[in-house]
Amino acid sequence: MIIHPDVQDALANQQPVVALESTIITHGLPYPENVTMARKVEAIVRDAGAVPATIALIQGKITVGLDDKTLDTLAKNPDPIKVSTRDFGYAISQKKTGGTTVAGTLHVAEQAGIRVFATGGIGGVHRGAESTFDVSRDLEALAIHRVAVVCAGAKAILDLGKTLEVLETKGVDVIGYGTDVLPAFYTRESDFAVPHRLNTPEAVAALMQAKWAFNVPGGVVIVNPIPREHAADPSLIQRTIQEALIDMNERRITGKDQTPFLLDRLRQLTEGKSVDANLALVYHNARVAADIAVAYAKTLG
Ligand code: PSU
Ligand code: MN
Repeated sequence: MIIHPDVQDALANQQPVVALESTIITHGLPYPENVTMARKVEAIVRDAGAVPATIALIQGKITVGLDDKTLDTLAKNPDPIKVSTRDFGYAISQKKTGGTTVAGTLHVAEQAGIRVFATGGIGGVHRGAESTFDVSRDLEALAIHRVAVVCAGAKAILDLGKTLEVLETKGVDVIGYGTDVLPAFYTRESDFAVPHRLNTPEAVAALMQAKWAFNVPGGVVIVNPIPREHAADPSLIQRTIQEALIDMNERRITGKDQTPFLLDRLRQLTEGKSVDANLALVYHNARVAADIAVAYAKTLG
């Protein structure tokens, strides 16, 4: 594992650090929007007083905190792999370059000692999972790693109700950040209530502290609604998602290719509006994660 000196310093001094995933760079957005996004997210985290640690696999090396050149090379890579937990052995031994999913990043973050992580949306139970068994490893990873993940909920390309049920089974806290309902990524609301609501970074930090001090295993999901001015029209996005799902099934896209396909199809169908919304929510999550990391660092030592 190669840890950037800035990240190493911060961790050694119990200063706030925010882990960032990289599948959004390699499989979520095209170049150069992906690198612009990644740099802006890092700047937001820094401005809020935390150290960003983008996590990726670079020629087989787990890298925590990417320098500018490495980030650019990753973002341009024509054939990166999507690294979830099951891919580490292969990707490390074959010296591959790729983006880590939420599951992959959670594993690395915990190994490095990072407790707060920002992403766009987590994976979950796919629609039709009762016959395909397609449930993201993200949920399993949240069950075992002691990391708090800030996200904008799960995308409505997933089955949100089943996703919440699995999170409950796995003992993962789902905290509405200033909201009583589960946000659905592009929209601020879904039909599902969250189990608990907290409104401040300090309250979230206290929850993390309490959960882990009592040795409750696993992570915390903080769901942070997309800023109002960037939210999509709920019925329009629902129809668009339906259309994208039909295309996906017609083309028989399965497994790990489904999430990237659906994101790209939504981008086409919304003429780029889904990407603007995606960027806005990622920036917002980065800010909230940094605030939580700052508050959590104050509870240490
Ligand atoms: N959701 C998004 N954008 C993404 C992903 C999810 O809105 O880029 C990525 C994340 O890295 C997540 C992964 O961990 O997709 C989940 O993939 P799968 O469903 O194959 O587990
Ligand atoms: Mn899957």
